Amino acid sequence: MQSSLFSSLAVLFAKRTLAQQEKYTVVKGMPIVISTWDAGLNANKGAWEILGKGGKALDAVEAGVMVTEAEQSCCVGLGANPDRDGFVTLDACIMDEHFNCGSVAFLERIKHPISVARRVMEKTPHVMLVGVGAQQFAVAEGFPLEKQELSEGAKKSYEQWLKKSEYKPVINIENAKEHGPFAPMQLENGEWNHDTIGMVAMDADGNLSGSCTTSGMGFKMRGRLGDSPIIGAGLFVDNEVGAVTSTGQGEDVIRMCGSHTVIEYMRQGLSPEDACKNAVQRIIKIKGDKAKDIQVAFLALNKKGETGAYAIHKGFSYAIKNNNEEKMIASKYFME
Ligand code: SD4
Repeated sequence: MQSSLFSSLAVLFAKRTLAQQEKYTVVKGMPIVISTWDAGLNANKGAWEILGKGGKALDAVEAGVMVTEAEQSCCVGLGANPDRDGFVTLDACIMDEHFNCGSVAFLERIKHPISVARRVMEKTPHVMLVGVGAQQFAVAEGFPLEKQELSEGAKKSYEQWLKKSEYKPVINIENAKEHGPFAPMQLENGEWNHDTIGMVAMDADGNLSGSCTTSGMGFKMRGRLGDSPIIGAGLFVDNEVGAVTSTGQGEDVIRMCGSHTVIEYMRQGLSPEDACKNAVQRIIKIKGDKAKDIQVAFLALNKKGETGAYAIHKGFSYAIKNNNEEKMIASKYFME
């Protein structure tokens, strides 16, 4: 009885695998990487060091966003904007082609949260570590504990912010030259203009992986997490279908499982752009009038190597790199 059950299951799986192979063509030898905002251009170069040599997508998406984590920016890494109590807290996650995933959140004083997330994935039985525990794990793994201090740029913007202490996220702050009265100004050396970064890639073997790393919303409440470290919200990879990441107001991505939702639309046959558009429309339906005050954007790559994005507001852009091109693409959007 039991053995006949097992053999029927085996037949079922064999049929399913065949059907999947037909549906999801594996594209080999055409590596591609895409990532959010202007900082994606540099990050993609980091990823390409690996992808261009036939390396794995997982290694590429880690190396790629490490470039951004090491740069001075408003929104990624230890130089970024603090929370409202004046501390920089970092969120990151990573996912590979086998549904392996790792995440850290509310992590302080560690320069490369994405690499800690990868260690969580590879060396622990867990998916997510937060706060002091995540930091403890990072230190035990040999990551240096950096000084608890704000970068010059973040110090200035925090002092400016304290004058009014209003939590008022600025739409498209990631690419803005001027960040408005409640948000940081660009650094004098011009290196301010970077962003929260989500990256998804396909390697020469046709396998997908993704990464996402951020300091989250500037001047957020202490302990606040956004979508970026949450698998299924800020990032999701299904190697049969595609890889998706998101940026913008994390709370509104979390409440509709954003990146996972985009994957499911692609599974139903939608193009990456249409899948992102459907997910954005769902947020707009949920938020109603309030959608005009928030920015959310999704960025997707499917198993054929096709890419697409969609945002609530104008102003989101993404960087692409493959064998033929390296450029920024302006995302389609719902409203000006
Ligand atoms: C968050 N989604 O913490 C992040 C912020 C972001 O570009 O993506 N900014 O909610």
